[in-house]
Amino acid sequence: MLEMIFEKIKEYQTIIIHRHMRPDPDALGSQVGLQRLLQKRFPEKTIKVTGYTEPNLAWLAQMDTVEDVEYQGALIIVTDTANQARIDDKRYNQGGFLIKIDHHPNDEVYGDLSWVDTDASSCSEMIAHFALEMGLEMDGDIAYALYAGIVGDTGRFLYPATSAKTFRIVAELRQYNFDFAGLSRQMDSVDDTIAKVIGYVYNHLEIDENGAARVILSQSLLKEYGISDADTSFIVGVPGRVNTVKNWGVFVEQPDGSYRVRLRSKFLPINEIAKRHHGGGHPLASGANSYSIEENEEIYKELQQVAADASR
Ligand SMILES: [Mn+2]
Repeated sequence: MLEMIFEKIKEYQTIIIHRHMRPDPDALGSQVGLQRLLQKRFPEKTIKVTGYTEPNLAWLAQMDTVEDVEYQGALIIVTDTANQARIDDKRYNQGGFLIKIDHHPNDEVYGDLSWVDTDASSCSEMIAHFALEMGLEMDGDIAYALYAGIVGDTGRFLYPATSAKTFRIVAELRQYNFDFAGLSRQMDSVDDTIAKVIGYVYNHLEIDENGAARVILSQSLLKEYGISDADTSFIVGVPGRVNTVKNWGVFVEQPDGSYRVRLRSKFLPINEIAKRHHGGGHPLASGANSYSIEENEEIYKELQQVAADASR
């Protein structure tokens, strides 16, 4: 599979790399990490990245301007994106050939070629593996992007998807010259408004007797603290630091009154809950959407059931 992908890369003069909407460090790290690897190996090719530039992550990646005409006959690679609906920049299907590279459960197969490794901690780990296997030369900027992606998706090597292979790859990346301490500090930092919301989350977390937890962030609260929905990604892991919590939901009210529900679990899968409520994702880290207070309650009840099963 890696060879087939590499052959396609060699074949095309223009390569445009996409990733998912509301990007996280892994989406951006895998996207620009792959871009920089290919630019270094193929300086004569045009290799661009596209999508919304997330201001919170501008320190990690800047997107390029891609004209419609550039899609003609181009190779399109989508990283870190399980389904087409979540691909940022809808022009992804206007190229000559489409490749999916991802580590989420392969619920939706798309692309002319797809490489999905659900054992990988992150898509950035897959890109680093690809580079090592194909003998692509790296440098500090490439290692920086891929390391950021791996740290992001593993919660700095906290989550169970962190494998021996993850550490072998990280050891390779660490050899290159980049601001390792600065990056680690950057990824561990929150700004002062987020810190206050984290305080709110600890203060208002509801935890049942089996360790199912929830917190609701209303629109008025987001406005009061001056944060956006995207900012709430920084607080999704917070409830997991409480030792009695087994699984949890962070319910973020949207301007239209619906809720984006971020679901997490320490042990038992919760992605089936996400699938039942207009979402999906990894077994222990999923996202759902709820369209009423009643549905919020249903989701929490289902989380409680999972926590009860884990307690038996
Ligand atoms: Mn990822």
